[in-house]
Amino acid sequence: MKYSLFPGCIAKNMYPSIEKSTEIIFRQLGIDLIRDAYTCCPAPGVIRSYDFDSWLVIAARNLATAEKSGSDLMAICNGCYGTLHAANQHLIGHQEALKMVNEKMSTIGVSYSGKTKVVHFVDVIGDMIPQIRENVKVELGLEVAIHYGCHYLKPSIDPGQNPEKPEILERVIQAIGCESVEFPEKLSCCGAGGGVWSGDEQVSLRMLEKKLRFIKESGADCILDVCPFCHLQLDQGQKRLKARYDVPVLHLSQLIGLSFGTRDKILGLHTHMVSTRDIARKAKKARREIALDGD
Ligand code: 9S8
Ligand code: 9S8
Ligand code: COM
Repeated sequence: MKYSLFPGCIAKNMYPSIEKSTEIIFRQLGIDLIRDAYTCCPAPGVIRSYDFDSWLVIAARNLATAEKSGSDLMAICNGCYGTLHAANQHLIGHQEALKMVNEKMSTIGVSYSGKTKVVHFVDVIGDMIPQIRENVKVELGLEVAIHYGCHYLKPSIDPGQNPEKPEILERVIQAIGCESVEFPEKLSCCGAGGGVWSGDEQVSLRMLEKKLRFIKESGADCILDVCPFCHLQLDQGQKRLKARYDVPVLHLSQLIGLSFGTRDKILGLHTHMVSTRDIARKAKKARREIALDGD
């Protein structure tokens, strides 16, 4: 299977460590990700609400890029997945929409016929649990607060999981030797999406803080996300609050990378706003115990 990595704007511009960590773990799993030139997806909760057709054309251009490359398009962000999967299904089911986007794109010499398959990296990882297990070098034994994020749990179409009782991340966490902790509001929004982050900071932070309080009470060692926008809110948003919570935040590609024995600095953990020092120390100690590297 060939996957073309769709990084999205936030990983690309604010957390390049997420993009890099994804490449690292897939390489370790024996999959070299294809790199194609993409634009913004564009964001489902923002651009689609303003102008459906513009949203569709921009998404179609990205879908056409993957089609030309002959790869499945793999998103590492819930919002990117939400847009690209929904736009793709819309285009496949509506000939007149496909005609409209192709007319617009003809001015830049691009066309799309509807062949691209869009996948979320969590679903790819979820199908590789045995290979994940084989590659685990250090069992971190962390207690992890899983944050799924809305556009993965409840996309406009085809939710892959039971949105009220998802299990896929719990299975992945278990496969790498960590434990998922339960807490109220586990499945609720981080408060960033749908334009809330830029539209009303106070509302956005209130939603974040409600969730963080429960996470802190659960005693989790870290928060796990699968979306750079959630990651931005959970990490940088945490620093905008008056109260201090200090719960480190890791994207799934980073947590898997640590378990596969990659050093924290290579995975960019030191670039986060909330200190990841305790996690990094634990991982270092575990690597030392098995003499994985000399650090
Ligand atoms: S691209 Fe532009 S703004 Fe963003 S990161 Fe995810 S959603 Fe798609
Ligand atoms: S949760 Fe609600 S809308 Fe979303 S997917 Fe990512 S950002 Fe956080
Ligand atoms: C969230 C994307 S990941 S959006 O802000 O809802 O479009």
